[in-house]
Amino acid sequence: MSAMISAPRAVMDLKNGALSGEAVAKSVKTLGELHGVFADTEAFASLPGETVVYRVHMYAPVAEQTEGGLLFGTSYVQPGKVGGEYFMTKGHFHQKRDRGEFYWGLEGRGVLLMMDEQGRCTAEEVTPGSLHYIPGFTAHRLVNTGDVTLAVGACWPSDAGHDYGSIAQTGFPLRVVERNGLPVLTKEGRA
Ligand code: M6P
Ligand code: ZN
Repeated sequence: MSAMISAPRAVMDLKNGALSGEAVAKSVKTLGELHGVFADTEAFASLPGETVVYRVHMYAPVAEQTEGGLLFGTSYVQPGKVGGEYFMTKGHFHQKRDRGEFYWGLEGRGVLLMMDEQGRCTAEEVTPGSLHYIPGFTAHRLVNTGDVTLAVGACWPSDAGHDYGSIAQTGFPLRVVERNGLPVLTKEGRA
């Protein structure tokens, strides 16, 4: 018997990065799960905890922690603000600090904040087609500065892992806030 051509194990919508397939998991992050992330605690408290801030599609062809594999995902950050600060992801270092990652813009407009272990922070503009190499030892967070959903693709080593603890303690030194209708970087309200 000759070999068979099989259907792909996962499918991606080329426009918005939506993933489907058996090994695809979908998750939601609400405001209520983002305590301590935004600077304006009063504005944070006034918003409903069930407000969706971002969703993630993740295709895991191998289990997390597997050495030598890759994981693939799409993040969807909703438009919105807490006080003047735009909705964003929690952000993380990789547990295995030397692991890097690629992000690429699919839809909407935003900013990728990156921070090294010394707390030095850089910001890159994210637009459809923008490609972002996140080196090892670098925390990363996505901010939606537009008024539609920001969709961003990601690919990272399956043994990278997520370390949210260090971010929870020190935060990022830069925040992205709206001033006169435009996104600007600020050091104010540092956690
Ligand atoms: C991307 C990848 C994932 C990450 C997700 C959400 O899809 O980097 O590893 O989990 O964004 O970001 P965070 O984990 O910071 O909430
Ligand atoms: Zn990562």
